[in-house]
Amino acid sequence: RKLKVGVVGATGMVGQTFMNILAERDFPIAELRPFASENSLGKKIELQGTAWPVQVLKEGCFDGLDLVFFSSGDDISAEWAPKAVKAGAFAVDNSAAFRMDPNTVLIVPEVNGHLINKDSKPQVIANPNCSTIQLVVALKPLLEKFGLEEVRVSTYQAVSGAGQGGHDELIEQTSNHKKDHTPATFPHTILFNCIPQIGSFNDDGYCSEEVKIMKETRKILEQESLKVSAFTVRIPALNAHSESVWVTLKKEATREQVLGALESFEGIVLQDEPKRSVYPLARDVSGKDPVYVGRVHRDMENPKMWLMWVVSDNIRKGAALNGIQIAEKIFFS
Ligand code: 11C
Repeated sequence: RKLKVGVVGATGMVGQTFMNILAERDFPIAELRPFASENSLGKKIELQGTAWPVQVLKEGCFDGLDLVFFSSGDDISAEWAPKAVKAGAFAVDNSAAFRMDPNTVLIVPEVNGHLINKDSKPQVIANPNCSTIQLVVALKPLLEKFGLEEVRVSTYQAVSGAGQGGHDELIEQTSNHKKDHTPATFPHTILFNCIPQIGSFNDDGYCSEEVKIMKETRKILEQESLKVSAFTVRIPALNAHSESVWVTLKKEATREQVLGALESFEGIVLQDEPKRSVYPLARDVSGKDPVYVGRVHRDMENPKMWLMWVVSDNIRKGAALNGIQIAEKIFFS
């Protein structure tokens, strides 16, 4: 079956990657309706040999579509995703607008894809935050085999997480590295720096990216009382987020058992030969689909606590690819 697919935010970084992945996977497209702002009117998006004209959102614009992928921010999703569903389409939403809504499923297919079944009616399906997705993929096999007691994560997030503007800001600052810079996308100069803020702060001292990771992880793993603490940092990597994770298991396990659980899980690639300096690196992982895990070792004090390094392409598995895998689960599983 070929699908009629809308993409809202088609000209952004995630939208463009969405098109690339549709092409790579030979996704069966009967019609593509790319949506963007008025500035992009007149442009065409090329996919599978056809050029599809960019449109703007207007009443009735989703009529006849099977699936609409949203990647244009919370406000646009909040207003337009329910309209797509009303028009009979599944809305796969990459924004935070519906993620914590108790009536909306929040899906990483290899982790909780069972929540989508063949008889699902058109609905909004939320795509998690990028740094959450790679974390839950790495945690799920450990949860299944050994149980989870507590998770702590510190992130090292690439500038592409802030979109094209973030990417361009780092490139521009790098090209002019001796000059002073006026940051626009980030709260401080990102070049030669690490910024311990992603999003805005709440009164408890957490920034919004940290709150997303903590809440979304519990929801996706269906572990409402799991202790999760996150500390998120923007670093001058162009693409792919890295995370150091401390995970306390319910049961004691050997290193072979932990590595075996990780390695046999769909979507994980293990790169763990630290003495040869082999571990996942953002530069290598950028452009790849899996979640890469390395530096897996036991805590010196607590035999049930394990440390690991988790790296994944935040635009691919962290956004566009996960959305397409959700669509494949809805329509082709
Ligand atoms: C970042 N994780 O790296 C953010 C971008 O809720 O989908 C994605 C924000 C989100 O800046």
